[in-house]
Amino acid sequence: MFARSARSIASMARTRGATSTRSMSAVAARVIATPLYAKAGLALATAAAGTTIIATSNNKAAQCDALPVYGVPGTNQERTFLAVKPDGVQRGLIGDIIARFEKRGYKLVGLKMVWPTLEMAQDHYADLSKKGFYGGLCKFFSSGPIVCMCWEGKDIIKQGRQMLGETQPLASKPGSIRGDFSIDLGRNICHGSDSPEAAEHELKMWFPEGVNDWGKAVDSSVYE
Ligand code: RTP
Ligand code: MG
Repeated sequence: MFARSARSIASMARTRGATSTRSMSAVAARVIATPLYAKAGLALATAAAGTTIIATSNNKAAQCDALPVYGVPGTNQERTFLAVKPDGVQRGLIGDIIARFEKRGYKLVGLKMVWPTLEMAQDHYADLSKKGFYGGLCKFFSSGPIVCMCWEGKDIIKQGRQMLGETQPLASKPGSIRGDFSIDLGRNICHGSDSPEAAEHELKMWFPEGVNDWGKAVDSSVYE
């Protein structure tokens, strides 16, 4: 997913019109002086401690993250890009997929619904552009909204792929998301970054606005 340079979703979304990208959640637990910044209509401020604060006066949302959007690979703050594809959204599986990762103990730090343009789909799957199925794959990926997620935690890139299951649902074990919820290769309902390099590329591409570094109270019960 990183053969081409990342393209700003925000700029591509603008070409589709304002209704094509809708934020499902942009609430940060670590809100630092947000009301003040929001009242002032300040779009971007960097706090003295180095924490980046993005606030908009339109929706009063704030996002706080001192880390790069792709986190710190190899640590408990490793991050990956997971998506519910258009078929998963249609089938009402958003909640089931999110629940798997929440229940495992992973932390959701970014979440939004985006209806990708064909161009966005082509960029996302650029590494498969020589494959015969590329055209159909991109057409399908842009056929409806997807749910974009950034998940954080120990070994999340590899564990995320294992939790999704095999690319081919028929080869996926029961207990995996694809093994439990899908049958056909082209309708395997979810996507996950396949390497740290892919995670970095995809998170920069799908979350140019950044994500939320919030403190999870139960982490001491998840990590020893
Ligand atoms: P994804 O990127 O969507 O998470 O899937 P993946 O890594 O498991 O598999 P990848 O090789 O990246 O392929 C992307 C998606 O293309 C469809 N596909 N069709 N017709 C075919 O031979 C074929 N091979 C792959 C699948 O929907 C796959 O998820
Ligand atoms: Mg892939």
